[in-house]
Amino acid sequence: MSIKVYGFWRSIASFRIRVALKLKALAFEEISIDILHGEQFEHGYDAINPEHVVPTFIHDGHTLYQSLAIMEYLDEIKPNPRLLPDDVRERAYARSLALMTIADSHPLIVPRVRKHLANTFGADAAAIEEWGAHWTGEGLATYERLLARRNPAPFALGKEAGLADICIAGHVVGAQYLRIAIDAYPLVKQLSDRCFQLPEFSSSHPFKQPDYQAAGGQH
Ligand SMILES: N[C@@H](CCC(=O)N[C@@H](CS)C(=O)NCC(=O)O)C(=O)O
Repeated sequence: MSIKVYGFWRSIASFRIRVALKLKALAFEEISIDILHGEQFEHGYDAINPEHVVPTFIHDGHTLYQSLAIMEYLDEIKPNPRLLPDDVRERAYARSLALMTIADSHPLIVPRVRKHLANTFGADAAAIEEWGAHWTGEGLATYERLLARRNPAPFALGKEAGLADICIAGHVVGAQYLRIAIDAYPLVKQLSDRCFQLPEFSSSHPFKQPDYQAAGGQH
């Protein structure tokens, strides 16, 4: 089986795929596309991903996009360990938690949105930082309220880390970029600390990636 991922160290969606592949113990090659310097529009990447985003996932020549679809695909081709619960309601709840960042918060802070805020609306660096902190904070607050209703035991849906945990941990990485005080969200912090104690999460962290090191460790 051959798995290739076009990703980038800073990409939270690429982080999700990295963790999912490692939890599944599936070997993969990651090819770096520097989305901060416009490589998503160059070097033939246009032919690989017409949306000009990472990640792109290629399994035995078959191309997939969108981290949620990719994680669900991985669960189907290699069902154990499960990323999504067996129970139908639990499975839908795991997707609900995942989509709060994948669909609602994260899309608001990606490079193309930041660029549009600057180029079309004249937002300066401080305004863009405030925009990112606002939407990331909204996501953190939502997760904190949800984890208070249903305490992690010890992970979001039970004993093993799965889809929801990957997405919440990725959201916390986004908060780290913006230096948001995570202590204000204690349940989210505890859950993410628990995740990053696992090697599959810690070795997937953006700051551990070779392209981050090669870029001189700046974020
Ligand atoms: N919803 C997509 C996210 C895709 C996306 O926006 N990726 C970002 C990096 S996390 C990107 O490549 N952005 C390039 C840009 O905004 O120009 C997923 O979950 O895979």
